[in-house]
Amino acid sequence: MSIIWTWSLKRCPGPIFVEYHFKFRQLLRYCTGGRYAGLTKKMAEKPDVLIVGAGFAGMYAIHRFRSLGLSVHAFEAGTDVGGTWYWNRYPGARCDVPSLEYSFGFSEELEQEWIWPEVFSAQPDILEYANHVAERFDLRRDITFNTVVTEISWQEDNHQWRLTTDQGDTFEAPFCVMATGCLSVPNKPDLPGADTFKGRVLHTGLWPKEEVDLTGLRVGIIGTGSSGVQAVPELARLAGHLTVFQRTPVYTVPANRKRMNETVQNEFKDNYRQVRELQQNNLRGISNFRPMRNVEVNRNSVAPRGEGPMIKEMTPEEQHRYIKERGLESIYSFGDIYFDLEANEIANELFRDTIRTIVRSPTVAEKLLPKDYGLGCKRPVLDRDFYETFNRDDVELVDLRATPIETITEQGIQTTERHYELDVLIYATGFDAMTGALLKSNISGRDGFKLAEKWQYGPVTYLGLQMRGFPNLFTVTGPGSPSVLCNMLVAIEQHVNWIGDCIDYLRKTGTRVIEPLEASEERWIVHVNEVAEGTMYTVPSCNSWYLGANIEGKPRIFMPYVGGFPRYRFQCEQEAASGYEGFALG
Ligand code: N01
Repeated sequence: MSIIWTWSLKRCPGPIFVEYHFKFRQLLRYCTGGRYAGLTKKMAEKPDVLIVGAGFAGMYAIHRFRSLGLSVHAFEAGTDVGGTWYWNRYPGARCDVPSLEYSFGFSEELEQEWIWPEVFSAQPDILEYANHVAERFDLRRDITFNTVVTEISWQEDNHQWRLTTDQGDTFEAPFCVMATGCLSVPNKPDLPGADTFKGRVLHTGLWPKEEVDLTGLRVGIIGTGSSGVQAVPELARLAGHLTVFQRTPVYTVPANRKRMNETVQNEFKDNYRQVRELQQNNLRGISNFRPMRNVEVNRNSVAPRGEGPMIKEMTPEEQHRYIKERGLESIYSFGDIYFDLEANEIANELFRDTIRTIVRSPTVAEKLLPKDYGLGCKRPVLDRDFYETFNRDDVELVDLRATPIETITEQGIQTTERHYELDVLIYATGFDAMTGALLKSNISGRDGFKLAEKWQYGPVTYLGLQMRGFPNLFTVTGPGSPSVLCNMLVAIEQHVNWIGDCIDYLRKTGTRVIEPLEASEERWIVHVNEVAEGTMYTVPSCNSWYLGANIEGKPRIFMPYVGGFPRYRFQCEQEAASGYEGFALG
């Protein structure tokens, strides 16, 4: 392993002094002239693999690749690990996958020692877990924080990827792994007058680390997706007055709020190998493991998604009773609502009927009811008192379909109907999902071919792992893989393991480069589209971020692989077993 130094001279017009600092075991560079005088960079090594991002994907990649004897280095824009859970600190942020399932399975010690306080974890608990993983496996020593990768380019002459950072430094390695996350580039709509607002502006996906005091303030929030729905009840409790600006009503169902039952947690721990096996063979990477010890059997427990009765075979009375006995969340369990539009609409109406019984004002209730798209088109949203919050006197709902925003003003928001005075404006307007972070990294492959050009009509990948023309570049949970439709930690582990094994194979066989064959990419894209067709995800009435529909000008393509995790995993395993037949090796 060699130690290399590269830097951008344009950032330092004077001489550069380099010294080794024994106390910190770091090589320090000092720029002696111009604006950048002072310390500019610490020591770097030339690793085998460069990793972009230190969320769960980047963190596991560091650990896994190290265990294969590879040297690694990761770059992270934040000041610490955690990715999504580092940035999304808004009040109410939580995971919608059970804690015991949303955890790493690669270390039995980690599984046994960690204690989850709640059935569905809150953001601070998941971030604490990420910090624990970073410490336990000593990950931070291979991460440069506070650093944004601004350009990534393939160097054909020496078969290396070159990364340039916003610090003006460049690094090279034969392999590059994009662990940049699926929901990491916040979408902030370009509303007229947005810059004129004199109050505080926040985005749920970039929430500050320090506490935000909203006491007595007039708060406005734009957006009612998963983030908005989770934030609204908490903001209502914290603020003086809350105005919710809603463009599209959402289908949201109550989240499980239980504290963790110790017996259940222990039973999971005793059966974690079985739990992991079940995850590997479940469409969404969820084991649905049901503990049996000392737990009261609930006859009305909620069946997994799509595994309950057919709604069309039930009378209206039976449908209502089903929801009443099991809770609104059981609406997702009906077996026929995902492929049959008629069944879907019956469930939609059942949902609406239920909400009408929760929200006291019939006018507000009608505004909150989705009517032009169906259940199952978007990712299910889980809430804690979302609808009940609109029964509060200090919470107001603005229907932006009826009265759109005209402009943001110095004091608030002007709609076509009236002006809303605000002290704080919160954007809960989502993300440029799945492709946003990859395109933002400004990647160019062989012959300077830009990823943005390759993807101008939508993402083209093989297995969501690699792109032709971009040798030795891998994406973790990239478009075309189950990614966001799967338990992310299960998807991440499978991808990182596959990439690690692939790099290991290349080293052992003396192969320098790998990239997909054109035919493999074409076959995979056709397949990804075929399996999405005929589902509620792609019906014309559906406009979701899965389709890129939330970003103006983004091609409308269903990006994740909906064929299920086991089927996908089988394809990946077949590739490896065949000696990477679907790839060109050189
Ligand atoms: O983003 P979204 P999100 N004017 O895109 C509105 C994960 N997640 O951050 O639908 C007015 O779903 C937009 O309206 P419309 C999870 O995978 C998980 O909430 O475009 N409104 C919509 O209401 C989730 O699916 C959790 O008409 C505008 C909202 O902003 C994903 O992240 C928690 C607008 C955006 O909703 C994204 O969720 C949080 C405009 N110009 C997030 N532009 C868990 O529970 C956008 N909107 C684990």
